[in-house]
Amino acid sequence: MTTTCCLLVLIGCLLPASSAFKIASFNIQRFSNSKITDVNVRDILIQILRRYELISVQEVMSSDDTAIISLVRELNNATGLHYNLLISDHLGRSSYREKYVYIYREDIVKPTRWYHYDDGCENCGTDSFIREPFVAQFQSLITDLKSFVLISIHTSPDYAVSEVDALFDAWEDAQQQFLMEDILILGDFNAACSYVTSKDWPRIRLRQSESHQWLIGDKEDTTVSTNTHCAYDRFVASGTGLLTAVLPNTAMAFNFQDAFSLSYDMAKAISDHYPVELELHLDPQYSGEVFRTSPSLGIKGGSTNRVDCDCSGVNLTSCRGRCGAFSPDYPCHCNASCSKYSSCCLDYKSYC
Ligand SMILES: [Ca+2]
Repeated sequence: MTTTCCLLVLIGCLLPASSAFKIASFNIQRFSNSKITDVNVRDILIQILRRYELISVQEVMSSDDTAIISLVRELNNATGLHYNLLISDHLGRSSYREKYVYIYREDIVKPTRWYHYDDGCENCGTDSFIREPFVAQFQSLITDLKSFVLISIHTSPDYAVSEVDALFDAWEDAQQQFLMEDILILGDFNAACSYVTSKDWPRIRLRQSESHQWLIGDKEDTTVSTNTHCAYDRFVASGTGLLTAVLPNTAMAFNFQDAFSLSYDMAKAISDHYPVELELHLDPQYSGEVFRTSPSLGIKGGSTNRVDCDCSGVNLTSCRGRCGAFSPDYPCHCNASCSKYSSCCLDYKSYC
C-alpha cells in the first residue's frame, strides 16, 4: 500500500461519516461582504449551509470572490469539514452582474467538468439568458448515484417565461456534453406568482416535457416575506438514475426562520428566499474512501465564451427572438424598460 492510500484511509477514519447527502439551492439575496461582516447573519448562513453536502448559491454580487470564500472558510472552521467552492463568471448584460457558486464537501463530492452554457449571440441580442446557466458535473462517493450534472440558474423576473422555457435547450445541450441523463436543474426560476402564471405553463417546454419531474410544486412557498407565497425556487430532475436516487418526500423549502426561531427581521436579513433542498440515497456499500482535499479555497469556473458573433441576417429593428435585447449600438431596444425611455422597437409588444 502506498503512502497516499494510507493517508486516504486514515483521513476516512477521522472524518465524521456523513449520515445524509443533501443538495440545496439557495438565492442568498445580494450576497456580499455585508452579510459576513454582520456576525449574526454570517452565523445563521453557516447553520443553513452546514445542513448540505452540495449547494448551488445564486446572487453572489461582487466581481472579487473574497466574501464568498470567507464564508466557506468560516463554514469549515465551524464544522471541521472541508467545503470548497466553484465560482462562475460575473454574469449579466449591464453593470448589474451576479455569480453562481457551487459549495461542496470536497472530501465526498467534487466537480469534474463545468462550463457556462452558450446561449446565443450577445452582440445581436439573440441570446436567451441574462445570466447563462452554470453547468457542472459532479462525482459523489457516498451516494448510490455516483455521477450527475447540475444546471444552476437565476432567471430574470422580466423574462422568466422565456428563460425557463430555454432551460430545455440548456438541458439538451448538457445531455450531449456529458452523455448523461441524470441532470438536476436548480435555482431561482422566478417560476411563480406574477412572473410565471398558470396560462404560461403550456408554452414552457421544460414544464411540458415528459422527461422532467418538477420536484418543488407550484404550491410551495420559497419566499421569506409574509406578503408573498410563491414557488420561485425549483428543482427539475431528469434521468432514471437521479429520479430513483432522490429520497421520497425530501424535496422542500427549508424555512430557516421557523427552524432557528428567528425574528422576521432577522430572517429577512439573511435572504428573501428560503433554500430548497432534497436528499439522495446513500450507497450502502460505501467503503469510506474520500477525495483528497485542496489546501486552497475557490476554483474559478472560467469565462463565458463571448466571441464576436455574426449578426448578419439578424433584424436589429425587430424584437422577434430578441426579447431583453439592449445595447447603445442598437437602433431600438427590446428590454423591459424600453417603454419608459420610448426606445422600444415597433414590434416589441407583439413579441416580448
Ligand atoms: Ca446571455
